[in-house]
Amino acid sequence: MVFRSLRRPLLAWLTALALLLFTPAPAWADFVLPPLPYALDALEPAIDATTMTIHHDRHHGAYVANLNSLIEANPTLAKLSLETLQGQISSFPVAVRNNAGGHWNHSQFWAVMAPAGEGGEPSADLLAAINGAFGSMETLHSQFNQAATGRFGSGWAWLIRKSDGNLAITSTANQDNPLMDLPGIEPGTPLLGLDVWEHAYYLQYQNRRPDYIKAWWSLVNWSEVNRRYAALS
Ligand code: MN3
Repeated sequence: MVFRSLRRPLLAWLTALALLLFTPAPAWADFVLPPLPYALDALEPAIDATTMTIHHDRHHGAYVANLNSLIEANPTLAKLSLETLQGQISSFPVAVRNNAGGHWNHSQFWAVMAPAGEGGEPSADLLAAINGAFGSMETLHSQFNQAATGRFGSGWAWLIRKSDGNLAITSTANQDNPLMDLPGIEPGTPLLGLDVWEHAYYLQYQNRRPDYIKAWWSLVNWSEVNRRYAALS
């Protein structure tokens, strides 16, 4: 009698366990927050560990979580790579644009930084392209700084390679980027992108965005910029 009364709940319990163990992960958990390629305090003193923690774990983490929550309502998202998605962003709602942009932009941002002294130098090929486009590295710096300080409100400054092969400096608002198929954006492939949202620097620099930008140059991972440039030529 005891066994008979237990059989049903036991079967139900085993079925539930089997479902839990053998159901594949939900298709909408597709986008993943990449780990930082260095320790949280590795970019000090230019960027402090607290800023890095909040910026990576919470801000970037939120873009990824939000983007994943949008897959159910926008199922084509599950079939696109993050990079391909940028080039088709005009056909998606603005929430996808903001969060997919946030995810792509920050993913590239962590990679173009390295602890000071470890980022290497521009390759001969890249340097030749920089000199061809801007005349000198100093002019690249000043034009990039101008784009970064001049971006009103939140956004990004970029060094891009345009489809004609020339380099250019541009900036985008909010979480837009040069890969997006949107009016008002100068199209190109980002080689180097700098986050000038206040969340990127405010704890340490408050309103002194130019000081943050100046310190950030010491972190540029030229090895990664070289790699991106070489992959396009
Ligand atoms: Mn940011």
